[in-house]
Amino acid sequence: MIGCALLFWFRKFTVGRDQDGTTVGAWGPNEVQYMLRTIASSVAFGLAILVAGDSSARAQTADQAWLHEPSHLFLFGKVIALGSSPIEQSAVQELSRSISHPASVKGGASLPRSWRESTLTVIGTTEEVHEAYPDFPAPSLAPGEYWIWWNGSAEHSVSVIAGGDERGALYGVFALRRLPVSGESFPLTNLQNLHEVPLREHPAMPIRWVDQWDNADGSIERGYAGRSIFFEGGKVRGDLKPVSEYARLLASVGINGCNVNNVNNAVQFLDPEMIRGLAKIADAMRPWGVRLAMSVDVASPQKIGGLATYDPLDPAVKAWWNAKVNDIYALIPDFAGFTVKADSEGQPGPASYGRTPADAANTLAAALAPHGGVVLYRAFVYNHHLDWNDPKADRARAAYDIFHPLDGKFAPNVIIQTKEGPIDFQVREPVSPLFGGLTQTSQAMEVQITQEYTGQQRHLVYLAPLWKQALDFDMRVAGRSTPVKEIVSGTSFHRNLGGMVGVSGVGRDAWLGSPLAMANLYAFGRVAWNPNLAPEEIAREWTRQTIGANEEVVRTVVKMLMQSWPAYEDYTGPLGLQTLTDIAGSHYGPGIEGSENNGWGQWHRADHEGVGMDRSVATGTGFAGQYPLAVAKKYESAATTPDNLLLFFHHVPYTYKLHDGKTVIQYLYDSHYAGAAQAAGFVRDWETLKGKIDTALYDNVLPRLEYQAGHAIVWRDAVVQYFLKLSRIPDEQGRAGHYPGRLEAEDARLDGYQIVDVKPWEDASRGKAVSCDLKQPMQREKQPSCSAEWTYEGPAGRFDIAVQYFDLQGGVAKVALTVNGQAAGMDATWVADAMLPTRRLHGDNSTRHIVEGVALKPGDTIRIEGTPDGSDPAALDYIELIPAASNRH
Ligand code: GCW
Repeated sequence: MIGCALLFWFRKFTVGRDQDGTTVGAWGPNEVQYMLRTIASSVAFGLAILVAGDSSARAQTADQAWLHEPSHLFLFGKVIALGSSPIEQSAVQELSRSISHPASVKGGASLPRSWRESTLTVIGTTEEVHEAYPDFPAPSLAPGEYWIWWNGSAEHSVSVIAGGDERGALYGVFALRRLPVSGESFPLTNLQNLHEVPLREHPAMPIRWVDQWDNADGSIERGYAGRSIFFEGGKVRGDLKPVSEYARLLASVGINGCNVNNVNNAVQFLDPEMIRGLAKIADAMRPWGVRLAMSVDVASPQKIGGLATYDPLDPAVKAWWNAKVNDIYALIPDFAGFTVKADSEGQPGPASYGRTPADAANTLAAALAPHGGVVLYRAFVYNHHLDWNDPKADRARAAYDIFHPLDGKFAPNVIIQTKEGPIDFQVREPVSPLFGGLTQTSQAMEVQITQEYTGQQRHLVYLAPLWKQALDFDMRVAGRSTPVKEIVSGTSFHRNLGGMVGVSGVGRDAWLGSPLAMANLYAFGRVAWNPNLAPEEIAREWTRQTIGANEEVVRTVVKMLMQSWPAYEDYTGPLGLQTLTDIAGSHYGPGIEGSENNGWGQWHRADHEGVGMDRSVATGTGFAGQYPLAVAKKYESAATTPDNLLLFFHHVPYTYKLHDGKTVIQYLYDSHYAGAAQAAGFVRDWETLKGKIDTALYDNVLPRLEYQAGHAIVWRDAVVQYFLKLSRIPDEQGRAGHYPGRLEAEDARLDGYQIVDVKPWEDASRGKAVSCDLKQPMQREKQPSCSAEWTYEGPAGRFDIAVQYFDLQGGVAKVALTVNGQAAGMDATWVADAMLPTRRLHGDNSTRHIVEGVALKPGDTIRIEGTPDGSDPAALDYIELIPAASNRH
């Protein structure tokens, strides 16, 4: 929208000159034409396609994400900072990047020198602007807020980028960078000019942090993009360049804090040597206005401090924390604060001394307060040894049960950080009721950017719509409108702290590993800055800056992004079942049984008659009653619970009818087929972009989407066959349990292959696979491979042959498909070298390879030869013959 303002701004500028009818200063008609040409091509018709490139291969820079060189900022002429802070220097550097490269703009070489000389842009805080230009109407601004104003004439103009603080000025520069790509919808009424209508925006909430779950050894908990950019071998890394690039990326979307280490395994981060290292990280991020925070282990006074206790109320413990915090501030004067996970999943906590989270949080808060630091105390506290047989046990209740009674007892610099749902980053959950249960406490919403339960970056899942529905949810506290976004931003209950925290998990592999996953990092910052932005608009902004500004490209990518979360929900866990994955394992592939009969409490309680967890007050766990009245009432009854949360709140028979009359079981079948079909559609969508976007990016993303389409089928079949077996109710459309064209490996003539049971059974077709487990070296020498053979008995035709196999870590097995002894096509031999989770056969690593256009006639011998390698036994589930025409894109 601001793009139009710029266009107008420029138009006014040139129109003013036209009115003179003469050449003004060093400006001649050629320059005018040049500028108009440039503006026309870069703003009105969109920028030439800007492309991400193959970010995985090069050094790690912010440009590989969305920060490409913008091509319009030369309009700002010479850029100076009014103050001397490093943040203002970054702002100058950021704006100057493109100004110093006018040649990168088409025709830019002819940019008149005088333009630069007569045009000045000043960057500073509002106070600095007042001092330098007492006549300029710079308003007083809030922290982080920016104000962009233009003054002058063609010969002499000054643009002002003022901030409520240095960060605000920097955010103003990044807002300008977004201009040409945030095009269309600047309201007409605002189309005056920046002189009369300056650009002005402030962040909705003060806490806009990312959390990294990086370990000192360089691994990242729930990270899917390589090793840590911060740590390696127990120390802070020597090369912190990626850290400053990361901070630049974060600043560009308004993020102002980064908690660098895992909430688990935090104790060694308080070691003096480590604190010195952390100070270097803080130095690297400071110029971008990103403050460093760290996770701490509340047992540190005992574990590393030599005290006999870590009781938060013990004076020696308090003194220990005070001294430790002083040490930190001596090296990191703008240290942001601590994040705490305590009494949760094995982490020590105040409960060991009969103390409350408030006791622990306040001890830390007291140490931090004199320095301006805060405590982000996580509400993710629950008992992970729940009794599955107890119908009243419910993990979802824990946060509210523990924290609601403590409302009002937390120090002012404590913020309760609550995951957006009451369980754990599932594909769909209701909003945590705790947001409505703390009216006298500052709160932050924690979301995951790293896709732990949502496809681990191997699946395209754009998460902004998920966050947005949580933020928009009206909690109706005390019967009035209290959307969660207003609660966490502090406005509903007049808190001066609060915000959003995104668990980001970036690593050394192109930040998030997958190029399209970067939309989530971008969107997190934008949503935290302004939770009223529409996810679709954010997707459009990101796509234009990252992939290309061509309308068709933008439309296609935005469509894919917007469809991706609903599709993933459809093929993993619809109707509020949550992600039906093995919750005690990798949290990746299907594992429906794995979600039951354990202490972790992510249960769906499916039996022969029905499915879902009764969380009503009347007959269930009572969780629904934790919401304010109006919401509690809605969730209490199945009839008024939205379908997409039905099974989260209620246990219903499979034949229960949803609002549109469809039965629950039929919906389960239908949604899984629809979701998998949608995933296949993403491949076709992407294929339409061939030749329209950067080739390396195209080639990088295509196999990821093909993999996703195959894995969506693994999901579909696992969930569908599980519920078919349990409910014994057939699919009205006859798909469940019937797989036309599928030839099971266990039915083949096997040579060397052994039939094995896959666990859980639902992860393989009919629960069985064949494995070429040639353990002994002698045996391998004699027989290096195994084979499975089928005789084709259908009508002659052309088929795409999908080979469903298990690609295990620990070896690169080979697979070959032949027909009558001949290779079945160009890509009929391949290697199983994907890095999929876990080392045993199941849905995490079941994957497919499609050999296209194979001619078959009755009597042909189809043969798979699998050559195991290391601990990968070249295991095979089935092959499927898909008539080529029906599978053509
Ligand atoms: O979702 C779970 C993850 C854990 C994580 C925990 C938490 C850092 O599986 O890996 O631990 O949540 O949020 O504390």
